[in-house]
Amino acid sequence: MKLSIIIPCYNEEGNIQQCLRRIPELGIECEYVVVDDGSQDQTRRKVLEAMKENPRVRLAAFDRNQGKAKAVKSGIEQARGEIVMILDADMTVRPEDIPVFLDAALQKKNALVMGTRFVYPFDKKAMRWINRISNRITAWLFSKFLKTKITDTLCGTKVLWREKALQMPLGRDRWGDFDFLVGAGWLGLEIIEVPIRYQPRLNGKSSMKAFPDGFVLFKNCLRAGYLLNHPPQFSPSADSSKPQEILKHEELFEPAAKE
Ligand SMILES: Nc1nc2c(ncn2[C@@H]2O[C@H](COP(=O)(O)OP(=O)(O)OP(=O)(O)O)[C@@H](O)[C@H]2O)c(=O)[nH]1
Ligand SMILES: [Mg+2]
Repeated sequence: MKLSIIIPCYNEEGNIQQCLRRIPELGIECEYVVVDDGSQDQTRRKVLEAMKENPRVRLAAFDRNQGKAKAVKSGIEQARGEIVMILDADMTVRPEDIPVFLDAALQKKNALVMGTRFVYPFDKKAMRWINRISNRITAWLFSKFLKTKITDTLCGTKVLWREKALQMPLGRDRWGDFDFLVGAGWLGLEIIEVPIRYQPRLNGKSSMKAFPDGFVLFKNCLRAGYLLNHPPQFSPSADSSKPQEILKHEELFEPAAKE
């Protein structure tokens, strides 16, 4: 059994190395697939440095920004584990909390395991008030759409079996969180929420702006409700966008001697 931890990154030079270092030993084979999405800072160099230290780290790199959902999709395609986890690089969900998510996914193959930030109290600095309100509204709407109570729709941390993840209709929405919920609804996956203690971002800034992203999110939320009520004849998305390179530790630093 192997776990692939997919870490989408956009301008995370101040976070990515610490994030990778903080992932605990999980007692199963593990790889970390970082998807750098045309970052304009030193993210890619930081990942290449991390690869020298840790052979578990792999890098998929887009030269031009594709959006988080497409980055996650390509990470899932590149993953070699039976179970995949999406982890934000900003450590707002602590990498130390990964084992709880993994345990839940190991017990149920037919489930989407998601973090929820709204069970435990958290530092007000961790989330703007406008985001708190919109998170409450989208959670309420999705609970209606899915006919099951969920308390959070936008927590980045998710775990599921790769065979299910490959069927998620990722890329309709820039961020992908709603796409996972639509896919879970279509596939009849149980949604298991894991309460986490949400942390303020350590370095860098969120790529999400209250305006106009809030409006786009709201529109996407309503579209997700429509899609959940109108499931297609299901077939995995045929989008063929692929990262331009995926570099393995061995290829970069221990090239095979050629005659
Ligand atoms: N690959 C890729 N990753 C992205 C992109 N936008 C954001 N991310 C990553 O997705 C994770 C979450 O992004 P944030 O910018 O923190 O946004 P958020 O967590 O949705 O919103 P906040 O609640 O405001 O933090 C981080 O690891 C980002 O680096 C993107 O366009 N491409
Ligand atoms: Mg964040």
